[in-house]
Amino acid sequence: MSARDDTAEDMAFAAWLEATRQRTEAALERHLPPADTAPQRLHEAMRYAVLGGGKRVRAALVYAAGAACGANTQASAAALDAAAAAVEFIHAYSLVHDDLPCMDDDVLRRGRPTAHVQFDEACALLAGDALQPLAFTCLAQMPIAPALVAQAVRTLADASGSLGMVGGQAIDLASVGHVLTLDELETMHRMKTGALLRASIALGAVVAGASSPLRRTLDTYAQALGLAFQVVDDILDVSADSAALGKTAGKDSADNKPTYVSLLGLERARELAEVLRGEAHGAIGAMGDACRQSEPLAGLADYIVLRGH
Ligand code: GRG
Repeated sequence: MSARDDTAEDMAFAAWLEATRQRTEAALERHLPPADTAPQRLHEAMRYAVLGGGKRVRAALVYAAGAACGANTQASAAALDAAAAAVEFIHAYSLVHDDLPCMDDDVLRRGRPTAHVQFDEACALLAGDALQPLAFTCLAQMPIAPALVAQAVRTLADASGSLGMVGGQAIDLASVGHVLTLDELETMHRMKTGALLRASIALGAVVAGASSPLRRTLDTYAQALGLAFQVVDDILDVSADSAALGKTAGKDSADNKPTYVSLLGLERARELAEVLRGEAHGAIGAMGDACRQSEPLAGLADYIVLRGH
């Protein structure tokens, strides 16, 4: 599959992505406590961690999955906003904690000092702590059927916990300096990064009350995309500079961390990302007429993989 041409389709996707980004920023602002609410320093740190940067890919996946599954009522729009804010809150907390000296010990994130550098370690830790329950407050407020709210809460909790993102982070920390097999690397990334991306897509489907077959096919798309995201992140770690990434480039190899590039080499890692992009497109095709709007899902698969080219 070749890179997308600069066609009307690409321009429509770029406009959708930008509108979605703005919608996400507004939802995040609505769901965050104001900076002048006590305890002010904690709220300032939470807002610093969440606002002012980020591609908002996870929020975009919530909206794209919702649109694919036909979520088009006013109530489902409000629920999608809440779910989009929830996944970005979990993501922001994970970045704040990941950057702490006891973990990755990084000083640059989204082109700015990391939260513990800008505030202090205890404040950054608490800001991350507070963002986690805030995500579930958002989900609990969704104006949809209570059974769907419960499904959404379970989906995000499972993806964030010890069998998902936190478990993946634990494996990651334990694997520094060790040689991992490709299977072990994949398991780690499916948990650490893939689980939240996958949950973002599942949440859009839950809000829409999508059928089980549609959810399963969307999950095939989500799994390919989740892995592709990490493969591309590894490629960018060696091929882009810190200014372009907004975080410290080359950190994985400097920290002696196993990556797709260290295991496969750059070319084969790029080929793998392409294979996964093809799988994601295949899943969209398999949804057939059940998919009410496929362009955002297709555009996001291309956006995620082609940024590594
Ligand atoms: C500390 C519990 C805990 C978990 C941390 C996801 C994670 C687990 C750490 C992030 C470390 C990292 C840089 C992983 C690589 C993939 C990734 C999540 C990149 C950052 O996501 P983007 O590119 O970031 O979507 P933006 O800034 O655009 O939101």
